[in-house]
Amino acid sequence: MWDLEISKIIVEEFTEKLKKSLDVDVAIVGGGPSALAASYVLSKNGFNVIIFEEKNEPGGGTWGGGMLFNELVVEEDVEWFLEELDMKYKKTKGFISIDSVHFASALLYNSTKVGTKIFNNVFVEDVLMSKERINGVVINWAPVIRQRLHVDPITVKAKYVIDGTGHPASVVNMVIDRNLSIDLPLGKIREFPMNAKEGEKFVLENTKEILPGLLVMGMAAVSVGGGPRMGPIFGGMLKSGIKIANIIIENIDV
Ligand code: 48F
Repeated sequence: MWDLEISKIIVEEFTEKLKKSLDVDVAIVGGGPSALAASYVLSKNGFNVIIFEEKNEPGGGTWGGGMLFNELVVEEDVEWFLEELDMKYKKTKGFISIDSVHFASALLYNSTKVGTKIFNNVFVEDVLMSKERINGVVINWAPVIRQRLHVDPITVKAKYVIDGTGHPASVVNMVIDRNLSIDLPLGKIREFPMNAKEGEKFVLENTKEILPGLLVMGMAAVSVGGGPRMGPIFGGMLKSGIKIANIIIENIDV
């Protein structure tokens, strides 16, 4: 009976995938452009990488371009990365313009093709931590959280956790909310007004490990560092993801 076989395949294959994802090298929270760039580089280098994305569609702020004009802009110095991912784009006025749906799909396709496992509809609600370091995340189904169901989460162990949650820097905020006496090198998490040029520089400078085992990238790094937002220019997000991947590659063996 086809119907039963289909159900069995889905349940068995998903269970297998989840089991392999309970103890990983890198857990990325949020599936935006920085996460997809980081996961692509890490997976390509042999790391076991998972992304948890609370929405049905990973891709974060990429799909809608600027104000739903589904075109976005990157700087020319990331052309090599677009080429590596086999994207189609146009050079114009000293920038590169790309169809945002194509950009999002190419990032998703290439990241998953090299081995990243993306769990969509999964919300990261907490971190696992020992005295010394952050060593995993606590997850639940996003609809469970949205419906406020009283259902306990499960845990995932990771050598590194990356906050790729964008503007809210949710993971860093979870650590702060725990109110533990850990020494976070932070002020108040906030963003300053739009300034594309400064923002693109700032995101890269603030992409780093902020606690042992916890790294920030993308807009989360801007919020944590306290810098300007930059709107629909995405080169900095790609570079931030690539930078964080290289920090991890230099630090651990797989
Ligand atoms: O915001 P987002 O696209 O992250 P990013 O990589 O890129 C920022 C740009 O899109 C844009 C910009 C660039 O010029 O200004 O804003 O920094 O994607 C973040 C993703 O994280 C998910 C959220 O749904 C979004 O898709 N997310 C946030 N909190 C959680 C989460 C959570 N606790 N658990 C799972 N997913």
